[in-house]
Amino acid sequence: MLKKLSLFLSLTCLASMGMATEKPNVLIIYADDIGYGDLSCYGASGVETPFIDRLANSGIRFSSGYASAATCTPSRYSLLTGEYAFRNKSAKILPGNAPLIIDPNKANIASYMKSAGYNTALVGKWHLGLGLADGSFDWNSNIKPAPRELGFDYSFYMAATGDRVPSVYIENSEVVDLDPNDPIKVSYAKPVGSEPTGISHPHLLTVQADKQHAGTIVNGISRIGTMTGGHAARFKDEDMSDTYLNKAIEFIESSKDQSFFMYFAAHDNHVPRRPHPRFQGSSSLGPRGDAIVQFDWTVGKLIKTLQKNGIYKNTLIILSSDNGPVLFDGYWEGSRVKNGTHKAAGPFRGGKYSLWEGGTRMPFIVSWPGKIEPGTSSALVSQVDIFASIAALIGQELPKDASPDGKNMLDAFMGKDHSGRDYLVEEALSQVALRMGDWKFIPPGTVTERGGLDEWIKTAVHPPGLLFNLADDPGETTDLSKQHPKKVKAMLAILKKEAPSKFLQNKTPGKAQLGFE
Ligand code: NG6
Ligand code: CA
Repeated sequence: MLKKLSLFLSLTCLASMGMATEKPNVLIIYADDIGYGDLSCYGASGVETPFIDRLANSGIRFSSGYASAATCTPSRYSLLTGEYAFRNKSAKILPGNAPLIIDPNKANIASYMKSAGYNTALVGKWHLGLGLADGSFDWNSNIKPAPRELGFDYSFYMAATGDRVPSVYIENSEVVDLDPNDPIKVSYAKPVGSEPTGISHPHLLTVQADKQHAGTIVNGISRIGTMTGGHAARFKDEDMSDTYLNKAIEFIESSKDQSFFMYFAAHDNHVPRRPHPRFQGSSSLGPRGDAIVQFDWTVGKLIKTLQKNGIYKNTLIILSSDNGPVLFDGYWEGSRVKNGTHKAAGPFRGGKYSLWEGGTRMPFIVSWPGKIEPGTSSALVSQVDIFASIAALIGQELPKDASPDGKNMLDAFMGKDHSGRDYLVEEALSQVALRMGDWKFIPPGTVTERGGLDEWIKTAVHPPGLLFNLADDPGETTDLSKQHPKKVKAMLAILKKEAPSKFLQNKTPGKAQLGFE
């Protein structure tokens, strides 16, 4: 009796503190390089995404949901740690052989969920480094520290990106299908081994690539960096999406009796875009659109799996993307030519790599059938908030120092609060900008965008910076800094408080920022 009473009291106490005691499954579906306008529920043309549209219609579709940065590694870092990536100097686009950049001694979303009793998994693209920086790392033996050391009970992933060696999958701490007699070596500095590269054997290529992507040829595609060995382990790009999906389904089905947390990080639609043949031609946008259709279909399958197992209603799903869209990113796949009138970044300017809104404004959908009333929301939310918001939902206290920049946006995620944050910092290639209310401020510096081959479009931002009212001007065309000097001053002061000073310096991004090292 006493026990029951104290349980009742502690539950009411938690409830009165605004903390829930629920333990739904939590599934984060993270797309790669899918822009704000790339899904039909966000206005895409030339590509249909019926499964994601249905998810959006049954949950909340956000119009001001952000990735914390305009490239992959920093956005993923923020999502998993709740810390802005500019606080970690290693959080830039990483080569495939970089050491792990998340500190296993600090809490991250996976370690938190594990300690809250969840069965945790990573499936998909990692790109946050592996091993230590002391030279001890070896692809051929126990890979560690790795996702497992960060709290993922199960992990099936590739080290970096599809266009970076090593082109293999890793399951927990081992390369999958590795033949010990054919050990893997990887190098980004000097070439390793003597296998054909895009430079030495261009006739073997099934798609032409720029010189940055002219390293070792795997599956007819030259990659960034060189590798040797691991032939039996090498992946086939066309099967990647199905491979990840099948691992995710196995994981969901294996944790039927326990709440699960899965970070499902799809590779679509990062380059090289090689969707499975059954999706080739499924859009009018060429491989880029076909990869979006493949992603949508995958989301549909994940949902079907939850439904089949009777756990869909008890699963909170957050779907978003790591950075804005890019049409040409190193391979001549025809994505620019076939793009037609499709606006991959929706009404926004710029895309991947850029500080314009298109770099970080993302599709952002939160669904929890039965708990969330469907609708749309203009609340200002960021992926850096996911960790703290989920912690508020589960109710287990966050460890001290965890999620230093993330805010509890649970009410916004649940569709109850339509304001969200007061402001958030956007990062692109080691520069920052501020979104506050309807305003966006870009301090003096350079805004960089990807053009075509060897083409980077650079826009100089002169003092006092650029100020836009996004409500009237989502395309960031009309600078209002002269009309609102006080706002400029106030927003600059916030940026100076939030971000390290070197992110506010007027400098052009170098090789390190662009992931060329
Ligand atoms: C860049 C690559 C690009 C892509 C990107 C990482 C060049 C010219 N560009 O360095 O192709 O791999 O890194 O993309 O090499 S991300 O989505 O993982 O951030
Ligand atoms: Ca990306």
